[in-house]
Amino acid sequence: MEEETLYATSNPLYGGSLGKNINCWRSLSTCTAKLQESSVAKLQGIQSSQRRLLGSSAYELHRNDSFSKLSLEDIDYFKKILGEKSVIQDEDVLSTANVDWMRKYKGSSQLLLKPRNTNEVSKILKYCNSRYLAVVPQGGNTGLVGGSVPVFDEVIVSTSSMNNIIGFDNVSGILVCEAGCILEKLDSFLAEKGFMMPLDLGAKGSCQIGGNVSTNAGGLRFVRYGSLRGNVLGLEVVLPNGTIVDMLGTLRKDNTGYDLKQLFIGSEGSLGIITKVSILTPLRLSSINLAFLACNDYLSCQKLLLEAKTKLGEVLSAFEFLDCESMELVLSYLDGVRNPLPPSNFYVLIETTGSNESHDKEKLESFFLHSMERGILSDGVMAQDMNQASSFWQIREGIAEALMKAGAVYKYDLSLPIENLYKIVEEMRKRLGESAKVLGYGHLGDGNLHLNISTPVYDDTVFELIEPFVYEWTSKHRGSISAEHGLGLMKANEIHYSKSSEAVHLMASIKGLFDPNGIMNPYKFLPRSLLSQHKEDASLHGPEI
Ligand code: FAD
Ligand code: 2HG
Ligand code: ZN
Repeated sequence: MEEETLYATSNPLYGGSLGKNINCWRSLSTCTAKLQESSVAKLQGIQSSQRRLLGSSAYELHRNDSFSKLSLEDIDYFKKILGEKSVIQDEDVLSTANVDWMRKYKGSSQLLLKPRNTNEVSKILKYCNSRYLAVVPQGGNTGLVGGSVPVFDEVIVSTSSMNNIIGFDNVSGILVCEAGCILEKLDSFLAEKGFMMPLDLGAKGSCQIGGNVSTNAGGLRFVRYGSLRGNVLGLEVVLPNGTIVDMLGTLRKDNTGYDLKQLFIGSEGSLGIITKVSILTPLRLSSINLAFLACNDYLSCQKLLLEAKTKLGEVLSAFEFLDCESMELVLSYLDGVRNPLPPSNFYVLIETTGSNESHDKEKLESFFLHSMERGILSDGVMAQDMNQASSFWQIREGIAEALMKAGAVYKYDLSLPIENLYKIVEEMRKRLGESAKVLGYGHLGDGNLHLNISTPVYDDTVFELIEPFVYEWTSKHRGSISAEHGLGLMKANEIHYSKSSEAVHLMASIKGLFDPNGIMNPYKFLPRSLLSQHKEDASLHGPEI
């Protein structure tokens, strides 16, 4: 197959027949300028360096030329091992798989593979590794840091056809399933058995358990059920050289050797592909209550959190907050959403989950009254039924969607000590003035702020006021630049704000050990300088496994 056929796209905005990897997310005029620039570059024969526009600012990213380009023989090989149907070159399917959920990051892969089992994944990776073909693992493609889509022409390996439940033990609550199972479907399966998934997030209808584990997703019930690092009991993974590593234990206690599965939890597809997951699931308790509350200021939100921990203790299952800017945006952009309370500066959602309806209600009501008396709460309402509860959740879970509809968004997912958590929102508002809307919301019970900055279109002047300020501020206040979304492409070069140089170098060595050719999700997760370095500098990585 000729290269031109492989890379041609029908949408002129994305390069058309002029170029291979032109990625335009700004105005048409900017894109046209880039296209002209590119065609000149092409005429001059300069194609190894591509200018990518990552929604906010122009980054000069270079395709790593040690990666091969896809050939006809490669496609034939994949068809031979997977069958025609699992080797996808259809432009419509590819254009969806090349773009992330926010429509901010875009690659130009010409091939999507959909293996149906671990052996097929193994054959794919073994071949890609031997051919130096770069790979991006893709689950539900709901990631928010540009990790799940190609940067250039990486082969997309989707786990969506690997969606079988392998087993469930209804005494221990241990579920074993394939990586492509959709989170919500797993939860529905468990509901019939009286159990539930220990994590819940707004993207549950699309995200897959393999993606959840690969990002170590947090979500709305983290405050109660904790991290996937604790709930995942075992994994099966395929290494870049095709080796299948069976770590699919189903034991709660196992102190034999290094806990290697932990390396894969949160590794964002940088070390291999997760193919199976074994996870501990909690009982689905019958008594669920949800309160939608209002606070006048952030200090009251903090006091309310302490009060909730004290008074609701073991039944507390979610403590989420949003500010009035977040509420306004949801009301403006999502149909059928209504604020159940009069306007306030802050709103808090508190969910309790227990086994005794009257006991739990009593606890919530006493918490509610006490907080009102102390002036911590200014108002509040309890959901009267499931419909009302889901309408309350829709406000909180709908913010990401409302932001997407509002135009451009600069998204930061910060862990911060609770007392300082909202200060960054206020400082950012001062910095940006009228040029942007600054929203603060998130998982307050876990010290996780979602700082989002919304502008009608991406604007470099705004971007330069945000970064690196936001990272420096977070680092100075002993926070983390990623609480739950991960690093992906967006923050690969920023990891040093949260990890020491020694730790980052050790990570690069681990990457080199598992993936000496660097084919797994390149350009992401770790600083690009170290990723290219580890190929050249043998001392940074050990022998191939
Ligand atoms: P993808 O987006 O497909 O991939 C994510 C990363 O994992 C990529 O780097 C990819 O290469 C890698 N990957 C995927 N599958 C595998 C695999 N099998 N093996 C190896 N690597 C793999 N996140 C939270 O933490 N908490 C939230 O509350 C939350 N809410 C969200 C709400 C909305 C509306 C949206 C759109 C996103 C939200 N997210 C949240 C982010 C996202 O949903 C999570 O990161 C989720 O875990 C990603 O799962 P996925 O299957 O979509 O993975
Ligand atoms: C959430 O908690 C998600 O709603 C998305 O993690 C956060 O949009 C965001 O910044
Ligand atoms: Zn979140």
